[in-house]
Amino acid sequence: MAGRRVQIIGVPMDLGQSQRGVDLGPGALRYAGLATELRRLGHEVVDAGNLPVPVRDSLDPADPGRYRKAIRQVCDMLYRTCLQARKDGRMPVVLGGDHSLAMGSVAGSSDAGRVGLLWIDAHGDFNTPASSLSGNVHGMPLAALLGEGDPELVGIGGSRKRLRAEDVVLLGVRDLDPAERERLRASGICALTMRDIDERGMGQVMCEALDRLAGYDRLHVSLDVDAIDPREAPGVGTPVPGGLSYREAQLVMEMIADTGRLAALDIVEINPILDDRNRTARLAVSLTASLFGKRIL
Ligand code: NNH
Ligand code: MN
Ligand code: MN
Ligand code: MN
Repeated sequence: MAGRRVQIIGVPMDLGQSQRGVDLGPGALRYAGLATELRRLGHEVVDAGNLPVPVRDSLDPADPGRYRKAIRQVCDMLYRTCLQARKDGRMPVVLGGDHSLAMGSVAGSSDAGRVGLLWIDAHGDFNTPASSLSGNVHGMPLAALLGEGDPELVGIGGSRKRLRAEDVVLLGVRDLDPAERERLRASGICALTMRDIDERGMGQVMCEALDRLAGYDRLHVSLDVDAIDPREAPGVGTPVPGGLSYREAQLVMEMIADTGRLAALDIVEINPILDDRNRTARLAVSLTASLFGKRIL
């Protein structure tokens, strides 16, 4: 997949969750050499800088809507930015920020026609305000993209339902809230959990994931870095033990790269304040290199 044109879009948004610091993710990924690495692989990279995101401290901390209005505005802006990138012939690579931004980026991908979504995450992000225990919007974006939950979030980028259950594969799941779990089971979404990976191995599980998405010319990869085991990726706000190993995560990326159908990427939930000398961002850059065609041999 040499010679892609890529547009980096930073979204320093920490409004969707409680742990502070995830707004520093775009800088951490840039300092870890994301653009340099992509250029080394032969891609043309434009960095569009960061979207203007309200600083959390400038908003009302008692907001009963949990910053939903502001998140909506940022996601609408990201949606338009991703559309424009594609018009310019560029693949959006969106640097978070928390995972609520995917409501904008995936909406942008789905506007250009059918898209298969691979959601790599320890969590389901399939809560609605009614099912969520925390109220945090970063636990809700996948539900919103399927048309469920707060109308403010469902309506991002226009009011139509973005995705169907069959367009989505979840990978790396190991932590669901009780009501979220029931919702996910009822949804018909293909969720490949850590147990599936333990039992059948990552190579086999990725074959299954890509089989499910075989009918899509374009794949949107939404990488929540907390999918990876916290021993490898400590710089995340909601670490969950028992995640993807370094090699399992690389294999995921290598196998997606082999399809040649990558259309957009989100890299979200890196929290540099909790990290160990930017190690998590460096891992994310290395995974991105594999996704963009870096091969061992
Ligand atoms: N399920 C929890 C919630 O909704 C945690 C979500 N945290 C994430 N999601 N990092 O990817 O609050
Ligand atoms: Mn997530
Ligand atoms: Mn997560
Ligand atoms: Mn919860």
